[in-house]
Amino acid sequence: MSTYAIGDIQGCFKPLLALLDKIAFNPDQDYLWFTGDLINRGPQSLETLRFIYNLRDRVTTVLGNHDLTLLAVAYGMVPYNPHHHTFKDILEAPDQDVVIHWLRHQPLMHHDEKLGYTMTHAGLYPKWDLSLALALAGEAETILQGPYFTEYLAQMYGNKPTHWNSELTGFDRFRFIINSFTRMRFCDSTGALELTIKESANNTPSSYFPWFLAPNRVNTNLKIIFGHWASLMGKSNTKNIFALDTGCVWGGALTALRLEDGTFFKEGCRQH
Ligand SMILES: [Mn+2]
Repeated sequence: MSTYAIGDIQGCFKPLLALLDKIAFNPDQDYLWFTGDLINRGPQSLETLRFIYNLRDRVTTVLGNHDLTLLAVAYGMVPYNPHHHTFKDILEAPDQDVVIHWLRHQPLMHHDEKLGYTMTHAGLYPKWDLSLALALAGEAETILQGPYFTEYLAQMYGNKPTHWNSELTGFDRFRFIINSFTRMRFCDSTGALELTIKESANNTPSSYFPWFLAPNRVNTNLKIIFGHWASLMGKSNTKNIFALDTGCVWGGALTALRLEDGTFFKEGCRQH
């Protein structure tokens, strides 16, 4: 029995199948974790989402920004934009209700005490420890699964508020939680999220830090798996920080980390 954490697929279904072949994934014995952004930008969003849905008893996935965008479009809160969206196949599928309903009920954060890993799409906000982060993820998940979720999806987009404050309420609180778990890359020493820069960590703009190098980060005790940041090329250069988005959809690779022994596996995506 092995557990593999796999980085952002973004509809690159063939590289996913090739990677599972490479690791000799056995659905009767093994488990798969996914860092989110299962769909969009790549060519086969529907096949990817269906495949993972069908394996759902063996799968743990966390929501990424592209997954949330699919929800916002599917529920009519954001118009479909062919310049940004490549998931029309999902919206036209006869089983779209089933797979989208399932996706909406996936978490923003997963913590496995026994395996000793914590997974989110973008990372863990430097001022949140494990228990606060789990509580805030739970708050946003409850909203996404609750009766007013479409109103919240409509209010999800935006880069403010920049700072966490426990007194935040309503849409601002929801947006900050969503941005931290699904869009964060850089923040400054005061904890302000900077959501517009996509550089690699080596080109960090002055006065900003990759979230995992933020001063006085309170969750350094955790082994954190995340995706989202393809320009890191899988390298955080930081102990216990596992960057698994290796840019499959950009012609890079799809990466798996076997959690039991820390072995990495890669499938090049250019040849598929
Ligand atoms: Mn992402």
